[in-house]
Amino acid sequence: MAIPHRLVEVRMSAQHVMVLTGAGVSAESGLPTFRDPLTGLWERFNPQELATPDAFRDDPSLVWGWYEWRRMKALRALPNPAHEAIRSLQEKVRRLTLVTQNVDDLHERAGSSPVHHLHGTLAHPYCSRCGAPYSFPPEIPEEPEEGRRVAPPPCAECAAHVRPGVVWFGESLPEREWDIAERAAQDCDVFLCVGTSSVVYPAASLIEHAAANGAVTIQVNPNSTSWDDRVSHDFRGPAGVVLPALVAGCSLR
Ligand code: BV8
Ligand code: ZN
Repeated sequence: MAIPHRLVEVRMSAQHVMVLTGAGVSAESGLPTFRDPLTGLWERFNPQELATPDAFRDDPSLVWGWYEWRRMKALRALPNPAHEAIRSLQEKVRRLTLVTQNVDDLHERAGSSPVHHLHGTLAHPYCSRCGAPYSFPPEIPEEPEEGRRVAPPPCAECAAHVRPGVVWFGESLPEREWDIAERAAQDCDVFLCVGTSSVVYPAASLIEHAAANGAVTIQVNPNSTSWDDRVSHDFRGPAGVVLPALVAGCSLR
């Protein structure tokens, strides 16, 4: 795809590159983003309303079914060139901190490590009452059809509902991951923001910290966000196309 506008050389001589990804980095792997209209039977639900403790309390099977559907899609998805490019960037720069809002494991499967998940992951559910961790059975179950309720498994310790290991709206972020992200945003000299609408806080405040600390800020997104006119470099295009070109370190003019 011809990238529609002049791109600039990204300083790969940076001391510390921070990368923040959102659902858009997994879009080319076939995973639905959070704010694109939900497809199929899920379209009558607003993810914002499903990703809350109240929704799970009121209808645990609906919410568990949604996460199981997403987990099955993530298990069947493959990392795309954007994930690969971020991994290879890590090998090119002195220091890279990768922070994601995503709950899939595509960065890990592309070979990135460590990956700091601000909003938890699909892989580590736990008991909604006693917190006991729950392990999924090894075999990959049938993909539940969209919109189907699936009863959450009972906790082996206390029989309460097991819940997804993600951070819902109104819940705090994992302290250690947030602390790492905040420090990196204060310290980095390049902040690369990929595939996020930058509307969910506190994750969306990270680019503000980076800009305030004088970092070169770069956005990669096929659509507009509120950061278009505020970032140092705004690349309008899919991450799977733009990132490999950027990371190749070439001057894209
Ligand atoms: C907190 C769960 C405080 C897992 C998610 C009232 C009470 C409490 C808090 C609040 C409140 N009101 C507001 C808040 C703050 C709230 C918030 O920010 N709300 C927003 C909506 C205004 N935040 C919270 O509640 C956070 N907690 O503040 O706690 C607190 C403090 C102390 C004590 C108690 C509480 C918790 C936030 C986490 C919420 N959980 N997910 C899951 O189900 O996934 S957030 C959800 O949005 C997703 O996880 C997602 O990661 C995140 C951000 O979305 P994006 O990743 O940006 O995805 P989106 O679809 O929006 O955009 C995709 C982008 O990709 C688009 O721009 C698109 O153009 C682009 N794209 C598409 N294709 C491509 C592409 N880009 C590149 N290439 C492509 N090919
Ligand atoms: Zn329990």
